[in-house]
Amino acid sequence: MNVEKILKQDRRALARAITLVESQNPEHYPQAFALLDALLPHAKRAVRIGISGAPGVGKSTFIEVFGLWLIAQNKSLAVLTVDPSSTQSQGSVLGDKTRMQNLSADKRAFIRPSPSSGKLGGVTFATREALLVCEAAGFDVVIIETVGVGQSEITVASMVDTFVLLVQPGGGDELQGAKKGILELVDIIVVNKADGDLKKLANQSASQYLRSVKVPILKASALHNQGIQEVWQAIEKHRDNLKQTGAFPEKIKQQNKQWFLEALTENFLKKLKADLKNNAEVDNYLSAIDSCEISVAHAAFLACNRLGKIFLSRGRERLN
Ligand SMILES: Nc1nc2c(ncn2[C@@H]2O[C@H](COP(=O)(O)OP(=O)(O)OP(=O)(O)O)[C@@H](O)[C@H]2O)c(=O)[nH]1
Ligand SMILES: [Mg+2]
Repeated sequence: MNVEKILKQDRRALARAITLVESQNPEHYPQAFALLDALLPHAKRAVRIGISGAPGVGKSTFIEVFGLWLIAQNKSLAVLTVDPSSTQSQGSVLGDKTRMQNLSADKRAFIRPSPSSGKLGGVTFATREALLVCEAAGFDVVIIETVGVGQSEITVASMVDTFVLLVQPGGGDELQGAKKGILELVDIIVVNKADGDLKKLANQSASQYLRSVKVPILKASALHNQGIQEVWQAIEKHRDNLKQTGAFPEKIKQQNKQWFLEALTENFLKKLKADLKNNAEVDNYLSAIDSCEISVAHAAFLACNRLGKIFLSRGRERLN
């Protein structure tokens, strides 16, 4: 892997680097870890923005005009789009790239669709590694786009500075329906499509939201390129506030902790699953279950305690 090229934001090198760090193939791990460690000293925290919203709310359209506006302000930009449907269709991400045609044609923007690895909501835990690659490359702003489906929003919120939710005019029910936990993660709400026939409805929705949530509510039209600068200003204000109150370092610390614990759990599970395949102990429990000597719940509880100890002692041997 050519670190120099990555640092120079070479598109091909970036794409290859992200593919490597996202790889689930253990044979790629040594190379991927070496790359991440080599990039780490170069990584400077970008302005990290999460953008979420229901399908069709206008995320891609918004990110395109927002991205072009940022570029006009002399800021370089990386967009990591996470498309949950890409595991099935393998190609829908291309549709998104064409939707962000002007942005992807611009040399100062790098757009990277990430496969979702079949996780609900599509955010792989490797999205954070992709983010690290982008930060080492020195992008000023990194946007992570995700479709609003619960878990993915929580994961994206846990890696960005500012989490922006796009909603439709008249989407009050949508907001009410949104799980309370997710609303708590939202820093800014943008009522998109505030144009034409929908303008009045957008105004109504915005004032309705103002009464029910505490975060800034903005109106925008991605299609007509309106209200875009205001969104950036709200993001800057949110970040300034994080910095002034001293909450920013704490946020980063918490995010690192969550990242590490998730990655650790993921590693454990992978190892465990491999260990449980063709395991004689497991087979013993299974025959006891088949002959109705023990309930599945009870067997799983006992097996967990017993196998846990065995695996741990084996792990210790390996370490020594
Ligand atoms: N009137 C109006 N239409 C918009 C606006 N923004 C997006 N649209 C339209 O809404 C539709 C969906 O836009 P996308 O940008 O693809 O929405 P998305 O949220 O990325 O959708 P998914 O990727 O499918 O989740 C398209 O037909 C857009 O032209 C807007 O500000 N005003
Ligand atoms: Mg989209």
